[in-house]
Amino acid sequence: MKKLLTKRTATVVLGMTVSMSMLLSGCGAKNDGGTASGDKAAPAAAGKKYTFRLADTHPDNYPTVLGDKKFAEIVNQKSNGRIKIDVFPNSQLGEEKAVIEQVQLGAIEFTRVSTGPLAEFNKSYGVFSLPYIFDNEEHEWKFLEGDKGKELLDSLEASKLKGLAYYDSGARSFYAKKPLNSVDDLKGLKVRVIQNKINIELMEALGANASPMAYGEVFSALQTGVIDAAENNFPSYYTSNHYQVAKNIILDAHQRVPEVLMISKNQWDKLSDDDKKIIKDAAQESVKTEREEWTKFEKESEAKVKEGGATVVEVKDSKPWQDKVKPVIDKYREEYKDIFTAIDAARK
Ligand code: GTR
Repeated sequence: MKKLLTKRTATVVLGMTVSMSMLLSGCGAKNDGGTASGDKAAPAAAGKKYTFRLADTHPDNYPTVLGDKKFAEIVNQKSNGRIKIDVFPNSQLGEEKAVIEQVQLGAIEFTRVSTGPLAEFNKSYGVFSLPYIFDNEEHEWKFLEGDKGKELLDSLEASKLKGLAYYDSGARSFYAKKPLNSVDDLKGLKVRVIQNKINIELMEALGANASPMAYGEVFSALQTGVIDAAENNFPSYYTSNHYQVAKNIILDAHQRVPEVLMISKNQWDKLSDDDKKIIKDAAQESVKTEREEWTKFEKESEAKVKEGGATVVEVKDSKPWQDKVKPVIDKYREEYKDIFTAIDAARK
């Protein structure tokens, strides 16, 4: 375990050094020359050559990283090898919040991040941190693929980002060092949350204390007892090894927080229309791979954490959980009125 931590820390430091030097030299995308682009009729092979970077916090075999790689592969095919996207997994280019800032600047061109940290960059994205707004996966995806979901992707432009596609991330549940059998067991616990305002309010409603921190810091914070609990989906609970230091998970499924694949608006604006189409289409096509891998890995990681000694408690009745967090939803009902209307419509 120690080894894993050291490796992760090392890759983060290395990634930060790489990003810093890229920033200092003012070089984001490598433009490898080639013929001029921008001619709408030009075949894909005739545009500029690029080498881009895509940052992801998860390890190599994780569903989102497999989606990223599929995306890179399709872009490469469609552009006849002209556009190369190198995927950097494992937070090699930094933790999510820092990566989003780099993408805003154009120092990193692409990233796949959770919509959780995006809430601090674009207010509308806070809606995904509200609890129990989607009934299940089908409901969530009907909304994401509908007009409002697409509009939300486009709204990232105001934050110097360009949303390309959503990826699946299942549902998040709480896990702690001590046994969790009901919503009342969260009272007084220090719980790590993704850094955003709504998550903090959510913990207050549950009688817990929010500890916002970067994903890469959670393992040691749990191990050393700086925090008592955290929350995530099965794949993250497993691959981050949190299940080894917080062995009790209760499947309350309080949030469904989708992932987003995006490009720096700065870089997007420099692309020819043909290249924009290649990138947008490839991102959409890669969703199928990510979702298939997600379905498989969600089951696999549940089995792995159980094998590894985690106790998994089912929630038979969500009502006490939903009642407790209702004030948080009520507070934001007006602000997210349009989005809620679309979420309700997607239920039918
Ligand atoms: C995961 C998500 C990551 C990261 C992480 C976290 O589910 O895929 O991108 O946001 O949660 O809790 O920080």
